[in-house]
Amino acid sequence: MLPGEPGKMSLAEAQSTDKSQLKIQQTGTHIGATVGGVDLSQPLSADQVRAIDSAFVEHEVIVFRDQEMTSDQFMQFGRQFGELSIHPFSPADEDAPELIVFKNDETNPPFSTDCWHSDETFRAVPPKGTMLRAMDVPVFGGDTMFVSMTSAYEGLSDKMQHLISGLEAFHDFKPFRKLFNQDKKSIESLRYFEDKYPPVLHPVVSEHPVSKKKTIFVNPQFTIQIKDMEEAESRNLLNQLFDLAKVPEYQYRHHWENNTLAFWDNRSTQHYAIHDYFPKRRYMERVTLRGESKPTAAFPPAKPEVVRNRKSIVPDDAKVKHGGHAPKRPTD
Ligand SMILES: O=C(O)CCC(=O)C(=O)O
Ligand SMILES: [Fe+2]
Repeated sequence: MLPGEPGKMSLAEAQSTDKSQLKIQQTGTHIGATVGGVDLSQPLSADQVRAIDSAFVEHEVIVFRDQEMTSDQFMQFGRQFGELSIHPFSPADEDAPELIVFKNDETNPPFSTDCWHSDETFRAVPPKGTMLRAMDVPVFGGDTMFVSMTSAYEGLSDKMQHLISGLEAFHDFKPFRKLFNQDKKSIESLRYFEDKYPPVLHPVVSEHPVSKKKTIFVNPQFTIQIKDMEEAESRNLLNQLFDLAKVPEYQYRHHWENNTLAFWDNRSTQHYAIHDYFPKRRYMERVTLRGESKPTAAFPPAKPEVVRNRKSIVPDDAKVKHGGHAPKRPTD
């Protein structure tokens, strides 16, 4: 029986039967809640897992304070919500590849996370969620910004929602390309990753698998092009959608203290790590929950001719032979 079903259980009754004892306090109008009344270093009851999972979907990022635990306990906590995945590029613990370790200080400036993004959308099935915990953080500086892309979608006019419905966009691991040098071994290694993670198409507006809410699923870190649009049109539209992450009304700014743990829904949010603390020390650990399904399109994909439908006197690219241009290998 579900709360809200007519004539069955009221929400108040459902809450009174909730045995999880969690204290959930919403911290933002559109995104964010703190969760207390639970010790994450210990195995959780089924009620606690359910309550945390539903708070995670509803509030999109949930924060637990004063959670002292070992790295192993952190991974155990994560595994209660799904399978942990291994990041192909991020620094990881030597014995536990699922555990990402960010050790930033004067010898190791932070890399690439000071950009709005959802994690690993270059994968065909991006992660469901991410858990990050503060090990040793500065008193000020090093906050993380989160934004609800569900609210961003809901804030669009009907016309704009209509314009982006049915569009699809390519995502690529582009920020990590700078990790590869120009020597033969690095080029071979880059080829390996290009084969393993070719650009993938995701819907621009996806439907959240649990909440069923529509959410904008493009981000400036990984999204490179809208399918079937001219480069300039795609660039302008993407920039407009990327800018929505900067709207304060849709955001939550998170301040870390040692032993704070944040758990965000990677399907409906973006985040930005503020790189304002260098050369101070900021040590963090992260685990990532493997995605369970490809992002679902909120609208059926539009036909290429519907997206293109150019009015120019020059025939569109699909109908011309490119004036004899053809890709050539540099050695030809
Ligand atoms: O360091 C942070 O605050 C966030 C880093 C990040 O982007 C991530 O862990 O996915
Ligand atoms: Fe991230």
